[in-house]
Amino acid sequence: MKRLQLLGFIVGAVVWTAPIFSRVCEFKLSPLPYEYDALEPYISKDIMQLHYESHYKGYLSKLNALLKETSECAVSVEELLKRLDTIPGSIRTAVVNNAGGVANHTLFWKSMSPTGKRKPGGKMLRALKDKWGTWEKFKDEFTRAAKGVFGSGWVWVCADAQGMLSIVTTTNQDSPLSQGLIPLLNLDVWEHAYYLQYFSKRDAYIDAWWQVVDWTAAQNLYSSIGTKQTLE
Ligand code: MN3
Repeated sequence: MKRLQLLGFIVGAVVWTAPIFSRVCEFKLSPLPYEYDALEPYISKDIMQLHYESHYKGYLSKLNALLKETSECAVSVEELLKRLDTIPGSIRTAVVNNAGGVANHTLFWKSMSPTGKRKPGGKMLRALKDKWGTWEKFKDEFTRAAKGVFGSGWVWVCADAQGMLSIVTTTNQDSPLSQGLIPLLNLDVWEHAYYLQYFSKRDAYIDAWWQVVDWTAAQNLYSSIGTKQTLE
């Protein structure tokens, strides 16, 4: 075999096999990037432990059981949520709930930290100001949306493929990925996220959450819009 032919063969083999090898049929836990008590006094150790150990791990083990049952594999949990129409109808709702539960919490852990960037800067801050006028107006709008979610759900800052920002609310574990949006930052307003500490006072939890928000991951995701990384 000539060298050029050999090279063609190797490249062809890599291109052909790459999608198979990069698909995963059992997903792993994303570690919590800080200790359970790191967000105190704003979010208690008990809440973080219960949220991570029970709720988040529960979604992951149910998702993995579903994938095993149906031999469904994916490049990422996020990729599953982007192509729900290809998931068998018999398990689609369970995938929405459990893949959503995994992806939503994975972003939520990164949307907070004990010593994070409490306000974005650079390109992202400019985009927020373009859309909402001022940082304070954005914050008010996001807070109002979070307080207004009826029942269990989430509030998000998302971008579209052009980088246009929006505040989005979803119910249950639905993900904006399934609407073609790019999630950048989120806040969990399910009762399990605050009840142990704040009881029925969701407003107090949301106000406290602003003390532990971290925009680092959101800014990184925003910077990668339009690059290959977001084009899965
Ligand atoms: Mn939760």
